[in-house]
Amino acid sequence: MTICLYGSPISTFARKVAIGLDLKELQYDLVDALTPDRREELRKLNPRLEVPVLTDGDLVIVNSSDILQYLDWRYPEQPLYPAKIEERVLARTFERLADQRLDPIVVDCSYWSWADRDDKPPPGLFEAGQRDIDTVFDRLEQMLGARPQPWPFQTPGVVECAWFANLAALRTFGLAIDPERFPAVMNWFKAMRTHPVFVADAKRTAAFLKDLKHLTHERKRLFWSGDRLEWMLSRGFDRWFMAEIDAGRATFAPG
Ligand SMILES: N[C@@H](CCC(=O)N[C@@H](CS)C(=O)NCC(=O)O)C(=O)O
Repeated sequence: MTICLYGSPISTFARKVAIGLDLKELQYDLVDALTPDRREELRKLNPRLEVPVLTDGDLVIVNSSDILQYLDWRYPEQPLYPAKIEERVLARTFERLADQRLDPIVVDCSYWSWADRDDKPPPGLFEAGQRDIDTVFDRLEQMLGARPQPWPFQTPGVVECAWFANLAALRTFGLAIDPERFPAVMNWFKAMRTHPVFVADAKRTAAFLKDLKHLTHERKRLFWSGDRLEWMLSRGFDRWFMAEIDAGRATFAPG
């Protein structure tokens, strides 16, 4: 059976799944499904027009956490989740912290790096982003400090899949990790940066983003959903966001 990942190098959640497939050493085809020519194909697989989507023969699996879970059910070799149930519950907590708290901040702040816009970010956006990221890292530092080092669950798995893309993107997008305040986070991130699977992901992404002009991806009308929207609205940038809608620069999932 052929596995195909409908992803995109510009999607943190698609990179999360690609890293999972690579850690499990599974063979798969990789399709960039966020280009205009793939839009109708993607719509058939996921009416929300979001990546990642994984197809495995006739099966279609949507949503990064569901996909990683599926991969362990279907291909139990080189598991991404820990064996003990208590550990799995904790690994999911680490995963959610990345998916729901870190990702929205990094992605919302990234729009002034890669999107096609010539305005400045709303005043205070990056300060709010860095402050909230530091709160996330306070929690992560504490969680990592109580676990084996450098891999909190002995080997890289779902937790590293969830954290790597956003940790690696921070600096490029004008955000930072304070190494003195968060030594366990830094130590863990360093271990990822020397692991071949994560090195390969970083290389793929860097090569892709080298020349933004060649991209056919939508870079004017930005796609908003879930936690990314919540972070923007809840941090006082609601008026900025309404102006984005009025200017036709915001788009939402159709289905
Ligand atoms: N909860 C979903 C979130 C997926 C998601 O937000 N995907 C974004 C890219 S990271 C997307 O496809 N956006 C559509 C677009 O940018 O056109 C998951 O974990 O897979």
